[in-house]
Amino acid sequence: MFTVEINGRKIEARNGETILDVLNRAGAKVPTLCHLKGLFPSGACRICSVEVEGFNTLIPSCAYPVQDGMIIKTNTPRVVKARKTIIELLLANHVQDCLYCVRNGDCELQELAAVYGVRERRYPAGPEKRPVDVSSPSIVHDQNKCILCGKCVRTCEEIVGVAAIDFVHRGSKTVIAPAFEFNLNVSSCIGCGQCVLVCPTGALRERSSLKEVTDALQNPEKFVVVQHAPAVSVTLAEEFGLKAGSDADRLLVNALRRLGFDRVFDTAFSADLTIMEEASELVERLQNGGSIPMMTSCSPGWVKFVEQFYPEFIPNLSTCKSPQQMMGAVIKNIFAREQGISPDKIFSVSVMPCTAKKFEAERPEFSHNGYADIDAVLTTRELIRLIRMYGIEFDSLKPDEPDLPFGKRSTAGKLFGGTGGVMEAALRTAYFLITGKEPQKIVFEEVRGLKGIREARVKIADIELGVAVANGIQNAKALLEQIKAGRDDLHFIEVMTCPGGCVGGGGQPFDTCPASIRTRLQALYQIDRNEAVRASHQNPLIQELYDRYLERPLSHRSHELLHTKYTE
Ligand code: HC1
Repeated sequence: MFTVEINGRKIEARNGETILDVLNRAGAKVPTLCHLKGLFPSGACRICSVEVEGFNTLIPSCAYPVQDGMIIKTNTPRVVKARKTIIELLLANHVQDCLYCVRNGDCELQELAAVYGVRERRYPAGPEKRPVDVSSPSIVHDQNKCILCGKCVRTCEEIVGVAAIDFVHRGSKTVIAPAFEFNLNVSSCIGCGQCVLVCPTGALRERSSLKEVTDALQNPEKFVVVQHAPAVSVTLAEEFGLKAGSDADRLLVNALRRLGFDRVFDTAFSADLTIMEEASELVERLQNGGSIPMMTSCSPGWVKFVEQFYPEFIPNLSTCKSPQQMMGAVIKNIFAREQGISPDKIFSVSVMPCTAKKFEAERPEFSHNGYADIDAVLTTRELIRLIRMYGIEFDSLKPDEPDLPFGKRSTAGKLFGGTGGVMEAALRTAYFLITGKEPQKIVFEEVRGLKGIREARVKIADIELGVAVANGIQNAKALLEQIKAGRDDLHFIEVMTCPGGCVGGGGQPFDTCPASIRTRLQALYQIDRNEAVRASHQNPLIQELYDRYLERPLSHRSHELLHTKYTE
């Protein structure tokens, strides 16, 4: 420990800290555009620069180690002028369409320009406009709005582990792009949208489906059905001034009705259905042979990652469609028939915390009799915009019940929204399928939490299962490499693409703070503690669906509607 001086105040600091770490602890806020806590500091934007006595130049606080006795000043006229100039230069290189930008009012560059009093264009307009890449089903990439902070590059490489984009060219010609400056749709991008979450401007954003959805809602010919993912209801409270971490499930149902949806279903119901099929598939593979370890396949970024980088593991992926796609399939094929509605009149929308779900919905594997399971996917952010656009005061809504027959879930289905949740749900039901008895042990602490890889050995009758949960693709990669090197004690692996699982998905609000992810995860655990139906096979509506239509898990009809096949 040693002491430094910040704006005349003595503050303790430690070896290994950056100046920015100490400033943050001391409450001496400086702006940052390129900084990502925990990742390698790049010092790219220089907006966090401060004056340090004895140094001739300004020092980027995010990238400079603090030293004993430093005298640091964070807002001298020189510092403020430098920051303002940086903002003016960034704006000179930035397309001037703020009023029309999806990040208008929520853009870090715009906010800094306001804070530093940038009121006129000081430098002439920058380079020619570049084409916007709209090739990806998930993400729009607009280089005209890019400020080259590099947060997307570092996130894609260091957090996601894909490295689909990088800096290309040098000097004033530098851009961020996939290899060979190809479009995103032919790059290794897995569509997870973690880059969108960290982009300070609108350079990376989801491909919006708001127009398709609002058109369908206004079309009297269409019967518009919506499902909402497990992670969405434990996130909305943060946005609408309710207590963070409270479950806004029933308010969400009310809001979706007010938006005009004809039916409101819960993806956690079809998560229960996924568990019935997936746990049965696991038991089937264990007892009758099949690729082991079986790996979950409900996270579409992960599926694309395996297809691209580890195709030898494609047979290990569960053949179960994700809950989003299962719900889509039962809506268009069972609900439609029950209601006497032609599937082509149904417009099926899902609200997901995930941008890759847009890609999943467009995959050709996910249609039946020529009808796509899902017609449009909205991210949580898009839903929030829609709620505001329709003038719905979310925090004063009354709770509403979801629609039947696909609106009731077990808490196991809800747990899907966080890392480890699919595993926990599957173990509860696998126990029942193997032994015919209800499991005594419901909570598997070993697979909960946010640690990168969690493992457990679970004894069910005479089977000892080795299970592992990978929190994010980097950790999954480590497991795949262990298996390639000969590890053979694992039977079932859960992988969620995004850190924390869907609660940390790329379609969530622009808040990547680990505390928020933890709060949302805790909300899921709280729901699990509070309710009585805690296993997917206990959901009476799931039992009814099998009795009336699907017969049993892995039946011919189930295979037709609820399973798929991934190929190299
Ligand atoms: Fe997810 Fe899933 S949990 S993938 O994270 O299996 O997006 O929430 O809806 O499909 O249920 C996302 C969340 C979601 C699916 C389920």
